[in-house]
Amino acid sequence: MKKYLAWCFALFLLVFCTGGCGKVKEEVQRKELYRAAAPVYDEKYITVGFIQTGKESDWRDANTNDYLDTFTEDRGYKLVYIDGNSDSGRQVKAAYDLVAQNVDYIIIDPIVEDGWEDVLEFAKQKEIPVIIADRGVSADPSLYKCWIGSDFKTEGIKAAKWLNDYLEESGRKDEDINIVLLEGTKGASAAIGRTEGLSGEIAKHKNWHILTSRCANFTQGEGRDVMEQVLNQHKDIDVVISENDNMMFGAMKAMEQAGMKYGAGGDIITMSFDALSEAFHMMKEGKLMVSVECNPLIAGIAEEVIQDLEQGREVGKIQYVKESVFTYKNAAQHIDNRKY
Ligand code: GZL
Repeated sequence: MKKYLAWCFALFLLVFCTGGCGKVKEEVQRKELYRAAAPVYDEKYITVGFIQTGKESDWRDANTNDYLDTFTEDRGYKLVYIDGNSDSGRQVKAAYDLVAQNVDYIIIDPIVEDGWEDVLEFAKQKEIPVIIADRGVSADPSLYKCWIGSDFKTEGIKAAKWLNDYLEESGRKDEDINIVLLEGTKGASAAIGRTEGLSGEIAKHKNWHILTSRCANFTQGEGRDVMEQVLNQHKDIDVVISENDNMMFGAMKAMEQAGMKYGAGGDIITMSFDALSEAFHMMKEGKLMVSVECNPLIAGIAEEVIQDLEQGREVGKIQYVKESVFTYKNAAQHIDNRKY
């Protein structure tokens, strides 16, 4: 409450002074007037603004539900949830709005890395701590308290190492291997990191060839559409690597439609990322051969960071979530205890 009264007084001064000490920039006035309209949040709650990417995948739904289950009123929080609707410009505007609403903390899951510098500067100027979660931003790290998420490059390396081991075990170490890569959203740190990790390992094998890499924006529908196009252009595919499970599920539909035999015992090796519960069912059936886990349960770490900041404690700048690799050989022993 005290912050709100201080801002009202500041706004009064701003408006009062505007007449005598020259023109205040329109932009500053707009932002300050935003604040005057800011809702008054009940001091007994910690108000957390959370800007989500959208609803592009099942992973995203699990990630969103984790925030909704964590930042509840009976746990002492008022959550202001904003769906970015897969539109980065909408996300940035929402961040300005949350600063203007004078929330206590802002958590951002950025669709893409770029375009965040100005609004993070604004949040810092207004002393509202920002936590970046899941995907990253290219902005100066001094503009946010910490980043929590997965090591996407390592995820890509883990996938390529599994492929290497599998081919060795199958006696195909020196065979020419043709790879199709379905990439996530262009500019998204999850796609950037996985592609970097995969490409670096693939380049170490002169007999591994990327036939084509196509963006399918992490969605099942685009995964199917893109794979249909690829199958029309390429018949000599040995491996399909999808940068998330949902695009792989769509690609599987396209391969089935084309009469291709994929998965364990088939002609096409299938590899993806996220390790959703649906992926475990696919691995148990042998349709999916490996899924590199990307843990969506991030809200609990974000809450710990907020509690540390509330107590005036320092927080680590980079906080990785724990994750593993699951395959068609070990899926059955894990499937019953998956949380998402
Ligand atoms: C990764 C996350 C990615 C998932 C996709 O942390 O950003 O976005 O891998 C999701 O399923 O859409």
